[in-house]
Amino acid sequence: HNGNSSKIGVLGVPFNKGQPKLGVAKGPKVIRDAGLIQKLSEIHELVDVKDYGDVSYNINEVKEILNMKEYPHFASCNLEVSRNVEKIVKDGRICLTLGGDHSIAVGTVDGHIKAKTENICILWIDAHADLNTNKTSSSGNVHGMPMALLARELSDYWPYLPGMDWQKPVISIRNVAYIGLRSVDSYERLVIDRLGITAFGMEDVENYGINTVVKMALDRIDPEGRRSIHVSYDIDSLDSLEAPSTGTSVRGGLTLREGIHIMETIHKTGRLGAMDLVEVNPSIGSEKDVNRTVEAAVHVILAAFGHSRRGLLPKTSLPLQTF
Ligand code: NNH
Ligand code: MN
Ligand code: MN
Ligand code: MN
Repeated sequence: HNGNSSKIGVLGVPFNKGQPKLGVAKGPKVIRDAGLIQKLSEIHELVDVKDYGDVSYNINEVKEILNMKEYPHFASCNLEVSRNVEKIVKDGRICLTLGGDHSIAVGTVDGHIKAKTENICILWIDAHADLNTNKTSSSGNVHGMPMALLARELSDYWPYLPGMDWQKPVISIRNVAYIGLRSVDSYERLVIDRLGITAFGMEDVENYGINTVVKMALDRIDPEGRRSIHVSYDIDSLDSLEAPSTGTSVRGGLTLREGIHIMETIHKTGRLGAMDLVEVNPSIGSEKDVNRTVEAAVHVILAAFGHSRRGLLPKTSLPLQTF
């Protein structure tokens, strides 16, 4: 383990205004209620986990932006998210943010960038590319736009965004990779092709296998192995059978095994700096669906922080004849 890989800070962001389905605000609660904090602390004896609670914000009365629904809430909440993530990372912890919808990743990435003085890369695990601008989005839902807000190469495609001056689109799209894509809008496809964005869709998982896909992704976004890794994990990257309780599930996705494997690989780098787990919506589906989705989220998170499917040896060595 590297020095800080066992210090974790958990932050909840019960935000649902980046898309229309209200239940996603209960994501942090259901994930915590599944025993997340306890389970994290049981991964191994060196894990030190601190729960920073949920983000709350006061709404700044900024002007509405065309085709960005609930823009003032989005801008106000993300400022608080950024401040909290920056503080947690500066406290020397890997920041685990529980969403909430995916629009909160604007704040988590911004906070991570500010704490690590820009030296980060992003793995965006998602069925969707979240690369729309307010001009290309057909839904107006801001959770389909965070990656376009974060990328330096796309900054000229946005109007002036009041109340977002704190946000720095300093990440280069060359340091971003997607895994799991299978529902990409046509203008998103155009941007991916024009900018040569590293994007592994489900067909690449088929062709190469998940182990090779993660290695190739890391090699592209952090060739020297020196950056702090930000994983933005949308639960809808998993197949709808694995994670039914999410707002826009898409069939033909990652198995839970593949989803866990990604995070085991990231853990082994020792360079995970922050992780978002977003879009769990306990108001969608049956109780069984919700439990299944929350369990999947917990498995993926535990893998990120070093849980081993091989099991651990006992802490104290008993005489062998005991067995
Ligand atoms: N691309 C669509 C949009 O912009 C859907 C985005 N939905 C997501 N993204 N769940 O992860 O509205
Ligand atoms: Mn997403
Ligand atoms: Mn998605
Ligand atoms: Mn570990």
